[in-house]
Amino acid sequence: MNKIFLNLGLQPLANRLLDKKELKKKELKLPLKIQFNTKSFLVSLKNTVSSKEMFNDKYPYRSSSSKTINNEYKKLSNKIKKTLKPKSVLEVGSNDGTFLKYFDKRTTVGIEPVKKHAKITKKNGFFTYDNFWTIKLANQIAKKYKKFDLIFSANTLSHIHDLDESIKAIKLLLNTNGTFILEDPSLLKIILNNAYDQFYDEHIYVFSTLALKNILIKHNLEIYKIENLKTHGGSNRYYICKSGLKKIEKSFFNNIKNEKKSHLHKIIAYKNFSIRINNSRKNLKELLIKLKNNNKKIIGYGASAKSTLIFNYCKLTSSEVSYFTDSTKDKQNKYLPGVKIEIRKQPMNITSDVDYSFLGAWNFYEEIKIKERNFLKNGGRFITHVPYPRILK
Ligand code: DWN
Repeated sequence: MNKIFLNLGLQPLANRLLDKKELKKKELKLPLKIQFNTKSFLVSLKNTVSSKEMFNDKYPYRSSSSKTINNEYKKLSNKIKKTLKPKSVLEVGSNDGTFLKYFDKRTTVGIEPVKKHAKITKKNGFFTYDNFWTIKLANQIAKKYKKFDLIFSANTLSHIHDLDESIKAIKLLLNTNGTFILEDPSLLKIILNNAYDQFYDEHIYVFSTLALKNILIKHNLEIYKIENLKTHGGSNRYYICKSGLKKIEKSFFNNIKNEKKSHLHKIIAYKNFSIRINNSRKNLKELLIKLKNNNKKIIGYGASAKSTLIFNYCKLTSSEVSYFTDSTKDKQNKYLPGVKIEIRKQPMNITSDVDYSFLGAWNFYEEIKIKERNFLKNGGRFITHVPYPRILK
């Protein structure tokens, strides 16, 4: 049974940035309610929009847009080559090739429905299918290639409506001894960090180990190892194989234990989260309004999908945050959906007229604070809402 525990209001598509000429047009919006399934423990969106609405050539997110992610994938690819030694690799959701590029072009295949992103990996010599991930596509690939030793998918399966079909399609192309690596935001971290901004149209599912285990069992697959990552504010990297193939490592049991300790298998954990999120909204709004009343200039740093969610949920506008800056070319000179705040090109450094910078990309704070050390040295300060709204010292 699905129980709704959080209502994030009417939300625009988080990455459907607006051109100047679209500012007066009506935007597509969906009532964003988050639900918990009391049987499978799966957390998902109550309402969704079609994949085509979300992932088309207007989709601006590039996985290569931060040093942190680039470094992480470089490290991971080296580790995979040493330990799993795959002879063939398939990536579901290859974006602009940030992970793919470390593997052999002759034996690596990408899947990326955003055509302009797929074009990049194609240009770099990787065979890329610019289609959505379905059984039909997997069958088509099976005719051309043998099965794959490694299937990798980061921040993608959570974005696809039919989870069972996605997993069936993965299984169809996975070698008997193959490994499927799945990476997605950790529900436990989201709950502990009050990071409600991970719930938006694209994140149809937010996985816990508890839920994923229940889903995979139906497909005769199991998790044998988990790495807890810092990326995207806390993600899990699940190593998955056909059931009974490998010894289940301690990390799996530890994750289950930690999730149960935080009651992720009970509705009460989610109800309490919802109360904290309501307070978080109130406190963030109060903090920004107070600073504004003291004539402080506040901007947003990183026009992430998460920023769209926060600003629409908290009803924050350019009265509080003058504009956003972002390093992604496709986001510049556009406007944040719903609240219509301008997104400017990110200058080398935050300009000296800015007093506070709201961290839209709070998950990259370690990287950002090094880049913006002069801003901090000159008295500028960052603001975040995780785990609670505050000015960072
Ligand atoms: O799952 C998803 C994740 C992986 O990426 C997608 N649904 C969409 C996207 O979510 P997001 O937009 O919240 O992701 P990021 O990576 O947290 O976005 C950070 C934004 O900040 C990017 O637009 C790049 C920008 N940025 C910047 O302007 N200056 C980032 C850094 C590190 C910087 O120095």
